[in-house]
Amino acid sequence: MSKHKMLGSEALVETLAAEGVKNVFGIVGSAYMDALDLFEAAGIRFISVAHEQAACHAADGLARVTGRPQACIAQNGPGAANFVSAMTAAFWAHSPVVAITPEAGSMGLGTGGFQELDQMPMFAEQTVYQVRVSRPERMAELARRCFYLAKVERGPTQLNIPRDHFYGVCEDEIYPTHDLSAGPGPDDALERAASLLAQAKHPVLLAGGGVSQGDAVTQTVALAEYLTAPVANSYLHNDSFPSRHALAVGPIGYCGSKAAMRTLSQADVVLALGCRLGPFGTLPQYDLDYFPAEAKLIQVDLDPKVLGLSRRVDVAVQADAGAFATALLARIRANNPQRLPDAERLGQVELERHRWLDELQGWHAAATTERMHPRALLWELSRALPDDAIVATDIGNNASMANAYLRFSGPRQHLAALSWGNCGFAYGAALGAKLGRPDAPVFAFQGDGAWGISGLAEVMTAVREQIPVIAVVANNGEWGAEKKNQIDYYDNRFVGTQLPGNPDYARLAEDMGALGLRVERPDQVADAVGQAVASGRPCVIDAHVQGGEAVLAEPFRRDALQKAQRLLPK
Ligand SMILES: Cc1ncc(C[n+]2csc(CCOP(=O)(O)OP(=O)(O)O)c2C)c(N)n1
Ligand SMILES: [Mg+2]
Repeated sequence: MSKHKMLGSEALVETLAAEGVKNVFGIVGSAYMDALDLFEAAGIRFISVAHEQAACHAADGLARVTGRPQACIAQNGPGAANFVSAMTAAFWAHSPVVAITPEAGSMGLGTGGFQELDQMPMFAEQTVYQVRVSRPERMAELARRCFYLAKVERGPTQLNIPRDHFYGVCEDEIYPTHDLSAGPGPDDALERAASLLAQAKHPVLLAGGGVSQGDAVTQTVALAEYLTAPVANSYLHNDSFPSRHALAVGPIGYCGSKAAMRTLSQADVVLALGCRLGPFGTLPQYDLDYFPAEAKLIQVDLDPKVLGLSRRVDVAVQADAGAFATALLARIRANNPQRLPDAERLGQVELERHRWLDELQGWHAAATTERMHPRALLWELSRALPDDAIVATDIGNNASMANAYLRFSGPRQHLAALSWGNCGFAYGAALGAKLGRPDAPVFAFQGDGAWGISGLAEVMTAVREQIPVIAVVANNGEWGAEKKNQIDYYDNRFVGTQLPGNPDYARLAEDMGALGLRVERPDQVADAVGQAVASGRPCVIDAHVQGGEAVLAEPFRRDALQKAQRLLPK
């Protein structure tokens, strides 16, 4: 396309189309109505949500399942402000979300007009790039820049547009951004990593989000098999290695797999692949201080800023996880082409896997609770989920317990709130994921509290926009994760943690035009999941589970809480 006269609105929408954007999430607002009016002609679907938080989570979910940058848009001021938390979730997930935030007109900026606030500072810390379109002539250029940097810097960007610039005329050319790919890292780092791993007696791979987001699972499997190295998933990335593989030991981190933690604790060399070794995700869990202090640590990540950030590492490599794994395997193989699978090691892994599964099953099998044990729900759910299911998980006690149960066969199937840890992540993310993968069953797993923050109201979105996601609400009548803190640290003084009088979510769902199912016993779970998937409709499974001390998992922030101490008489 050569240069043409066009409006700012046209420059923006043509750039979105050139970047392959097919869906934009948001709530309508006058500030960008001129651009919105062009969406349909450009082949872009506008997905109208109930709250902008869900729009931003949906763009994030869509970006995570497609690996492509995605966009959300909001009215200036309060609309844009509603993106803030969801943008931060995308930031910690390295998810390329482009938030388009129209703002007050350029002639009125700073005069205290309607819906006016400098809305760039509120995104300053959780974007990899932000820009104010200073003139309509720069609309296409700066929009393109936002897409390019979201891709190459792997994170959210903000395109902030004074609303009058949508109407300005410019002469410009539209063209798409380049896709870049990173290499395997420098030779000397590969050589040091190869020699450490070749000599290791108990090598362990820790597969992070970079393996899933970098589509590097196949390469990681090949490397693990050649080394007979067990593979753990990093915290909340249960999709970074196929769970059925004989070398899979499951996820480390809060409420994760003891098999993974025990195995990792015995490693002499750890390869953290596509992994930032986040401090929360590597804390001691259960009673296991499992991260091996003496092991040699090789860390590989695309982002050089995270290398060696939380731990001292022996080899730090800025590289693409898949390219690194392939080049590393070639080196190890060249040095030792006859290496055989280590049957003894495989046997140990098998033993650990069984030991852990038995323990896990025992936790609910032996329990007698009035309502369904949440772990029985999770046990059944994980067995009923189709192999290609995508699951968005929230934050809460039930959502965290799910870490021990959710198993995936391939990458881009587990979408989690990760270390931003915001309640209300899952449903919005699932909406976006379903648009990217209409062929796959998409689930959102949330507690009843989080469901109230962002979930329930978005069922209206799912129905209106015909996006058949399946919500599973762990309905325990409490903000369980926080209640657990009051049980353990505040002598059962419950303040703000009870959720009495929850409505009938299944009936409510039906009223909203979705399929509503209620599950009260473990033997109903598989049926409900089957029915939900077969219906092809948005569905809410209201799962009534036990709450309280009898079932809640250990506190989230055992690392940071203290027993209540009072110095004053009242
Ligand atoms: C937006 C937000 N607000 C508050 C919190 C603090 N918080 C962490 S877990 C939790 C309880 C979640 O309750 P629920 O969704 O019902 O799940 P449950 O723990 O009962 O399984 C809360 C309030 C948070 N993480 N995010
Ligand atoms: Mg709850």
